[in-house]
Amino acid sequence: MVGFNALLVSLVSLAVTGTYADTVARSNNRIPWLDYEGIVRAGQDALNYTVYRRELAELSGASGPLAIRDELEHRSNGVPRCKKIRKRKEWRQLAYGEKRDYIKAIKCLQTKGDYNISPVTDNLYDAFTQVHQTNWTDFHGNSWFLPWHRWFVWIHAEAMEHECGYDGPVPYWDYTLDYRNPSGSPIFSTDPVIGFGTHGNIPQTEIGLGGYKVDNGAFANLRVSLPIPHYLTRNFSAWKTADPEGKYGYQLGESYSPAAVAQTLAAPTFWEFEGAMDGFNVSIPIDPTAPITLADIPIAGVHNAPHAFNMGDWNGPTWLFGTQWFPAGVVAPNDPMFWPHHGNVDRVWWKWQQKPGKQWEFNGKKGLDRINDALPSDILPFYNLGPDPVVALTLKTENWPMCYTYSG
Ligand SMILES: [Cu+2]
Repeated sequence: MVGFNALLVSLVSLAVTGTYADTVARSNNRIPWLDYEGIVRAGQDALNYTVYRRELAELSGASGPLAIRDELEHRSNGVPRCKKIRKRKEWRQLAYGEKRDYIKAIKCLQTKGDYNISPVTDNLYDAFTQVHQTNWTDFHGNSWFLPWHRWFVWIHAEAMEHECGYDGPVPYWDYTLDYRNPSGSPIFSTDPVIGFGTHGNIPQTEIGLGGYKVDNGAFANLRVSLPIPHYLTRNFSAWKTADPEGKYGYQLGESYSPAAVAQTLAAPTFWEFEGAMDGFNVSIPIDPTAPITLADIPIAGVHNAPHAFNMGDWNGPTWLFGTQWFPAGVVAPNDPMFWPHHGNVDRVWWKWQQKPGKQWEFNGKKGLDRINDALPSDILPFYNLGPDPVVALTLKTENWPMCYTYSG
């Protein structure tokens, strides 16, 4: 058994190689409301911690003595602390004024400069879409998916606060409440102040595989810029093409029903959880006796199905299949529904992490081919949308810098 101090020294030297700090230093812009140096320090600290736990587990054949874990969790290393932990809320729990201000702040991002994030446009709204579509197969359909999108949603919330003054609760859409009639959810209200709107009535064929212009709600006639300027487009009947026999329920609702979420949460490893969330058949079926494995086709899964019931911007790559814009454009963040949807994806992961021993678990594969192992020390690419975080830093939402939690 290696001594505690020797182990600590070897782990610290392993983590603080300078590579990560160099990567962050190379970014050619600075977003003033992000603490780049603090994020580097916190990343190294989180990395030391997760690597340390793994080594300890290998040495002891267990998850490590609790006392040591607690000591590490409270180690500071000059890492900033959360001033408070914010609670994210389901859309329906927001007060009228909070919904109004949240929607206003989303639109406000179209009026703010993008710190040279995008070479194509110059506003923060588009910058998020730009970053999301850059080398997108690196962080979809593999182990980077959940940590990458967690960080992405968090940065978006920071932008809404620091650029546009929204400091209310960050909402998620709990679609298990609506799985029998998703597009009938109150979040799609046509209210011009607090509604995300429906799919509209005016056929839209500017780009992609068509759909309808969103012509009602607070985002009526919204113009978005990527891959080329067009009206925000949706089509809530597109799921029929993907699921003609209604195997996955109305608007694919059975893929994100309470039962489907419960089944997903039963995944024994991060990699299997990722496969079930992301809709990729990368794992053995969680219940081999089940007649249908919800994780076995891309339209299924807690993450994929809400994208897939709707054709249009929010759909992502499928909308652009066979058009001149595929595969460069994965423009789902064009639709503001992206944020409450991914808030819920993040929440389901958070729930899984609350299970014993799961807080720091990260494993599986990375890349389009899913061959190489994914590691807590992997650096997630954000293409100048702030400093690139190490995966380890994204694993606990209550730690600095994210400082948020969910009520359940
Ligand atoms: Cu995505």
